[in-house]
Amino acid sequence: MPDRREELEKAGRREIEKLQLDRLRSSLGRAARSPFYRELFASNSFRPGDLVSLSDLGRLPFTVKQDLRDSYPDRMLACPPREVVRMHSSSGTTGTATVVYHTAGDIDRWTGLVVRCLVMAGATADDVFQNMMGYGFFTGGLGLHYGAERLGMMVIPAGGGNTHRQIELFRDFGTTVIHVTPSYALHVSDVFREMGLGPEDFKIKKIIFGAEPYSEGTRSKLEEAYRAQAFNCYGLSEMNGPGVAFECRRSEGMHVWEDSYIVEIIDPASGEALPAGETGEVVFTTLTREAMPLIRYRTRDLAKIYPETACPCGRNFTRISRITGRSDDMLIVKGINLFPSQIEHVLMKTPGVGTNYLIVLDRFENLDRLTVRVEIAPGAFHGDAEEMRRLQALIKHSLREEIMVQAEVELLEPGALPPSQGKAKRVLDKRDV
Ligand code: DLL
Repeated sequence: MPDRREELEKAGRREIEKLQLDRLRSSLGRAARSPFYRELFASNSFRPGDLVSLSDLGRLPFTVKQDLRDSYPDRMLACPPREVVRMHSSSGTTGTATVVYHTAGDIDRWTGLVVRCLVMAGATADDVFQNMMGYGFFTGGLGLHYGAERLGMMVIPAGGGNTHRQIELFRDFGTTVIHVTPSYALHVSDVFREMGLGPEDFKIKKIIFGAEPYSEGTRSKLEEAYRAQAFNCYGLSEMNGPGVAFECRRSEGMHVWEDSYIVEIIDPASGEALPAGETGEVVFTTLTREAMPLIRYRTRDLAKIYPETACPCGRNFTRISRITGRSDDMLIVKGINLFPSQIEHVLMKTPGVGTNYLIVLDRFENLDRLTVRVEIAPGAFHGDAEEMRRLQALIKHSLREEIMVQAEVELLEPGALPPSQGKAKRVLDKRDV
């Protein structure tokens, strides 16, 4: 199997799967060095040497977020502590913190994957890269940073927030590529418009979006606002961070770097494997991680695999769709399952709607009530209340068609909702309080 990036990217399916099997064997062997997997393998009477084909992986149980929490701080560590060079941690907003460890080799390989993503987007050493994601424990900052440096771009480690400064940096240093969450990108575009600026004042050509779900409508809105091509970048701290899957220039799904991860799609309720084309929960197994291999890790993210593996871009790495939501952020309103992304889809394709919104759930007379609070676009109000009532009615109608639930719609002035500076909080569920 070739090692060089260009050759690897052209690898055929047989080559990719052969490499996966070899790497899976060693990855399972390494995992068995951690107390967590040693016990898990023993309780399933599984020895890494028993693995004959890739499908044997299905004999092993899933690893879930709770396992990481229960293993805090180091029961999943699979190498001597002195070999660890970095840790990332999730803050634990939904429970105990989780930790992910990396050896120098892990960081080196992760950086290599990020380079591949950036090359796939057409970035080169001539680009100026403004990294508008938070640095620190969050992997969006450091993850892209090192890949961009290795590619030779000039990196501006701006981090999140400080919007006026971000816009100044665009202009002063001729930023050509930005890395930003979609929700923050929307806010930044509102601010530069308020400042009387537009895409013609910047040199931004490519935007790398990730870290949160967003709709096709948001993407079009942002591509227009920045007059730049958007690339979807997917990842999670447990799998390193950004750079697990990334869009090629055809914008038809994200290629998963299958020399480093095995991807499965399962039915979130039964855990059974789903065929290509069906939406389910994404499950990953790491193939090259030394400090902390993870086997069949349930991400809770929902997506589907594209049945067609050969992409016109020349790569044969499996493509997954955009993440349509999380199996755990699914909302059940009046018994109907829906995802915030469906609401966003309706809002972002409606002319006159601004960039920020909040979904509020509460109970009224013992019934679920769904209220969508949404800002109108700057300049959309011309002093005509009737026009606003029509916009409100249009949103209500479109929402009903999309989600089959009656929603209240509140129109707000631009800037009325708190802006996102990183991952946006889009749902306020007051029903359990
Ligand atoms: O968000 C890693 C990342 C940083 C990815 C920057 C891309 C760009 P976590 O903080 O561990 O890691 O959060 C991971 O964020 O399970 C998804 O639910 C969501 N997510 C990440 N990328 C996307 C995306 C980083 N492109 C969680 N589309 C994941 C939709 C995404 N959701």
